[in-house]
Amino acid sequence: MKNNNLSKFENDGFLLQKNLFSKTDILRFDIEFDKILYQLNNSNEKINARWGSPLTNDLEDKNSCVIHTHNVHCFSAKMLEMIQQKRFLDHVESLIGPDIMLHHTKLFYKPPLIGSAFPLHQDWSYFPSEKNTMITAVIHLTDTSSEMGCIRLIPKSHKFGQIKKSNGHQHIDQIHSKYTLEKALPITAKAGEVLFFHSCTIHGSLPNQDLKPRKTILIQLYSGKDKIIKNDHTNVEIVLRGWNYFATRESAGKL
Ligand SMILES: O=C(O)CCC(=O)C(=O)O
Repeated sequence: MKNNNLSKFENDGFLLQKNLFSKTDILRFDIEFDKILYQLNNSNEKINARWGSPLTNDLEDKNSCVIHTHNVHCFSAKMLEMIQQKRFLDHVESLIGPDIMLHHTKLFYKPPLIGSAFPLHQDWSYFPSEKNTMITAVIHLTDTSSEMGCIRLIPKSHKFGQIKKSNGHQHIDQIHSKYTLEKALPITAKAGEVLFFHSCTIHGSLPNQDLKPRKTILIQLYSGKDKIIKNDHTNVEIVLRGWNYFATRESAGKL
């Protein structure tokens, strides 16, 4: 029999979960987040990952900004602990089964007043897999309101499956003629809450127009029984629980 989490997730294409992390955990992760941000700000690298999509031109300032890095565990051991926490992984297991692969993590800092928008899109084309088991977990490190540019999504839109050219860089009738960011469901969250959504769930976010920053960590996870279709997106291939059925000497050696 399917567990309740899975039934709801399969029906709606998303789930907002409380109580996976303690308040103390979230405070510790927030400190690590700020340390990473400080290091990025002092790196002289290009750290503004604003998409600047034609689909959000009218919604955001040309100088909008979202600070980003992949793979927070490459900066901080506490961030690696975060992804390995039992309660978190138990929940992931209820959605994708006992073999849990980490594809990558992302840090997003949407600064006050100028935080960028993300156009409505599906994620699957950035890291396609044969069985399409990829999910995103968004760990909110700040309370996140609508004004702060929370994630917005279209419930049940994962049922459309993989829509071609749905990566958010161009107008697609099936998405942008039917739905708008403004009317999509805003997922407001308290610090510590985790939003899970399917890689075919249509989602995006409006700019941060609040005086407070929005801080999130995104975690991409897939089943160890699924095979990633080769592309050049970072994939750390860490087995967080269970087994990776597609690991080979070559795949393990190239990491
Ligand atoms: O953080 C956001 O507001 C959206 C991020 C997103 O859609 C993505 O990384 O695919």
